[in-house]
Amino acid sequence: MTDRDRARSLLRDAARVVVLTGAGVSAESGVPTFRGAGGLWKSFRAEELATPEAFARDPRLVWEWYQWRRELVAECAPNAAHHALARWAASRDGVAIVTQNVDGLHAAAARAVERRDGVDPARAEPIELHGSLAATRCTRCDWREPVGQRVDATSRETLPRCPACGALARPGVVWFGEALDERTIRAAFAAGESAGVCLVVGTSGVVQPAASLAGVTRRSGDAVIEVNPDETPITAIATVSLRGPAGEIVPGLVAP
Ligand code: BV8
Ligand code: ZN
Repeated sequence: MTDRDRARSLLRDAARVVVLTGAGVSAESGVPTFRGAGGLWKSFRAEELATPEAFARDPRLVWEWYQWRRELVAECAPNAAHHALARWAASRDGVAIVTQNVDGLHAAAARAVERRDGVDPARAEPIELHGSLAATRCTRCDWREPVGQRVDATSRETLPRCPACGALARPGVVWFGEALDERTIRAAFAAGESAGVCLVVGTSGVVQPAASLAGVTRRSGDAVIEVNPDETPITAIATVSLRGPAGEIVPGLVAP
């Protein structure tokens, strides 16, 4: 039995599966990964800009980066991996798609699933651990817009303000050093604990607490399948590690 066959049968036989994806699942859609070659912007690293300190220091620069990413992602479409995972999750019970990505491509793939007997696109809705690039929210009150207006980051004066309280608005993502939404992280880890298999696709396994999800499944004595062209810290706990791009490997793992 090949590794792919083994992975395929583990996924087919599992009552519950948690899928954890990272930037690598969107690489073939043209979205730059964080730590790969394309992860730079104007010589800044993501970790330098995706922080509350960077925003407090220079909200204009941080908004310029997010507006650039919003325009870049607006040109990107879900790839074969996103669509295969969405169709699979919509067509059976027990699959939770948990993503670290903020590009909205899993949600777009879920919306593209055609509703019919036994297929419910709502089951393919992702848990977005780190929020959403498209969203804008207030830095002070709980005002939030799921799809924010285009931001003019040419000066501080043109940056978006909260319509409710007038405070500066910010991207609706979770920055480094910020806590994840309690309910979101609880839902993700509950899925990890109850899953018989954790399918990890396209993450370097560096960012916490997301990367711990695979370990949660492993500790409850269950299987971890990794899809990544490279080795990662998750490889060490993987039952099966499949070396290659998500768009080429994932559809074959979950096809009916
Ligand atoms: C928090 C939104 C605590 C913003 C992002 C231990 C416990 C808790 C925290 C920490 C900890 N250790 C360190 C921390 C701090 C920090 C952290 O993890 N730092 C890292 C850098 C060490 N964690 C945090 O700050 C988190 N907050 O824990 O708060 C707390 C508690 C209470 C009160 C206050 C605080 C918050 C982390 C969230 C950060 N926000 N995104 C934005 O996007 O602008 S994370 C960001 O990195 C993206 O979401 C991205 O998805 C994510 C992870 O990176 P990857 O997805 O893995 O992407 P990467 O480029 O690294 O890897 C791509 C992979 O794909 C590679 O392996 C590559 O080989 C592969 N690949 C490439 N092509 C393909 C492919 N795979 C398949 N197919 C292909 N074609
Ligand atoms: Zn406000």
